[in-house]
Amino acid sequence: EDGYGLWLRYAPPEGEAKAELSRHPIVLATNSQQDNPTIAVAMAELERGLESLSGLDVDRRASVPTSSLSDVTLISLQCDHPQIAGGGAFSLNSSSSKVSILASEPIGCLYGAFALLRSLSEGEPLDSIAYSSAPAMPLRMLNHWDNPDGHVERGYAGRSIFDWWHLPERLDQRMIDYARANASIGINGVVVNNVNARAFMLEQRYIAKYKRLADAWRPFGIRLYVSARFSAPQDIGGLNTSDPLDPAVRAWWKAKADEFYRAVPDFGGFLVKANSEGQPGPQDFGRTHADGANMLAEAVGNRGTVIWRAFVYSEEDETDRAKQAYAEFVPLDGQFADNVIIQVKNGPIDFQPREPYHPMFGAMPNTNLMLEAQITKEYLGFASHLAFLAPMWEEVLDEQTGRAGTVAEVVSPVGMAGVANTGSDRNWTGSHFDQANWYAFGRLAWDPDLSSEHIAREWASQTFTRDPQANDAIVAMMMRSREAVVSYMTPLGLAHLMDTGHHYGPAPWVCDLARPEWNPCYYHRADAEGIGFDRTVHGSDALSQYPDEIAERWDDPATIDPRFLLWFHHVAWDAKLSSGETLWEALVAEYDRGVEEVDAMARQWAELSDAIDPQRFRAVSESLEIQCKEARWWRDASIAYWQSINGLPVPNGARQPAETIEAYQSRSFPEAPGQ
Ligand code: BDP
Repeated sequence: EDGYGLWLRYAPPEGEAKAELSRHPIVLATNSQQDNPTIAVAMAELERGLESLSGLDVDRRASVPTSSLSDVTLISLQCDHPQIAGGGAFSLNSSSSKVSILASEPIGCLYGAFALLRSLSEGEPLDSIAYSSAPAMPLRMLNHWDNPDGHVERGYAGRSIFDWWHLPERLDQRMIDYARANASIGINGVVVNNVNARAFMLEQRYIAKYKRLADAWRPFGIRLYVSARFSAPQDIGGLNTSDPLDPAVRAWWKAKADEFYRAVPDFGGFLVKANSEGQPGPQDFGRTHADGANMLAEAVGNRGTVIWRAFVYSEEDETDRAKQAYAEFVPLDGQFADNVIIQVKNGPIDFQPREPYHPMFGAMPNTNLMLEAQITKEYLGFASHLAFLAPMWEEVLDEQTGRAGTVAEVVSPVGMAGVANTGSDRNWTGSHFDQANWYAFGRLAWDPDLSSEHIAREWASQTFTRDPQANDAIVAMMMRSREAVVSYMTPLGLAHLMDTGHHYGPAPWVCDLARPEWNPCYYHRADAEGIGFDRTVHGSDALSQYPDEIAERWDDPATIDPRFLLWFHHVAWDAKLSSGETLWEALVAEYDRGVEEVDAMARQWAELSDAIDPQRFRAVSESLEIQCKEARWWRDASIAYWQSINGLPVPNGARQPAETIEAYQSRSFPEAPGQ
């Protein structure tokens, strides 16, 4: 059990469930075209899964037997059923050992096949399987921040899974296993390269590589997308401008898009990071984001989509980084072409352990908005700390944005993108539990109404064990894990206190970097009186970007959700909170809670030694040991630093940090991965 099989292990059930599945010979049949590549993949997956789950050889038939077979378990596929919706929808029906998967198109059959195998893997009895499902969002995509040289920006699972060096001739088996895993959770789009893009990845020799990948992924319902560097007309096209209104530039992109579509007829389109963190963009030529996006949208035409990122903040505007994306984009509402999607991070800063939802959601009713989440844990302890992220995404999806409804309602007509956490590590994601974040992302993009706990349970029973007690314990660990990280890293609405560059470990003291908003001190604003970023009308007024009813509630430290307190308010150390504690007492208590929660997770895991295979048991135990140690490091370094500013003793009963502030400040580890 090295983790390579992900949640697709199809481990044979035990006891009753095993007896049921192995009782009769299994016949797998379809009347649909077996030569359709997607149906072929669905049949192969069912054969593989059913054989593994039942321990029997599956009898595969070229047509569904007309006379009823007795004493046989019949699994049949119908992939042209007129009454089922398109877009990947399917229906599973069962009675007396006959299970049918119905869909109106092959991809629905593939999703239905995976859903059936999931139910069986979870130990559901055959005859109780009755389930229809359709994806809530049309676009469910992964964004890889993989560079052409194999390095993954913010990647903690080894090198990139994409072997550009040997493509197109060599196609690694991992590319197929990757597509299978994605299809099993409904992911249907993949951006294969970093948003900090290299222009040469648009050259013809790369298009040949994309073609090989796209051909391999097509049967799994996955469309390939590419991150495009906005200055490519100059970088590789020999033009002296990339001005989006220049006819020669427009013609260059049109010809480039045509080249892509000749090789890859279902090419998804381009993802663009423009005028952000040094990337080129339309503003370099005095044009707007809409001018840039629409120029590319015209080149792509009705063949695909342009996904334009809203992650922007500029050096010139020093008032509040949290306000900048809204300020730049909201005035452009209604100006973007129909095939442009604006991709917005879940919160207004940058993938912090907790952020309030991004105020752009709900504020651009005439624009296609898509949610961007980060599956890789850049700010949550890399792959070393256990943090199940579904609760974080659920939190933002459920947030009410005012008239436009919840964030889930705003983005459902468009989609969700997740920054991938995959790498060439044998277990794909650097740690076993990080597989759950990939899994949960796909499941939530398919159905944002699923609860985190439901997803955790599904994942744990397929990945680790169906034993109910062990499963309960694993789910409990997962469900407390992200909140634990928030508590020991950035409690009560603090943010961006991670060390410079690699973003691992605490460094709230950093205050000397060239741009103000690169510094942790910019975010916490701690001084002798208090701590927190005043974003009310007395401060940066970022609150005014939220709908009135939310802004009113958050404007008052007494009524704001305490989880966002210091995000919006500068609060005196000795201010009394509604809990009766002072802010300082509450803060220290939060750090302690974080440490206790990680200790509790480690204890829960330690009790599972009999329920989990030794290889994965040991790997997780070792990671938890790191996390227990580093949760204390976060707590102690943070408290020591706040004390150096407020001069306060630790509250009664609390433990004094183990080392001096100087000792914490002197730590460095240039070997941290993923930068
Ligand atoms: C930040 C990362 C940086 C990315 C950037 C982005 O630190 O590596 O390039 O986001 O999303 O979180 O573009």
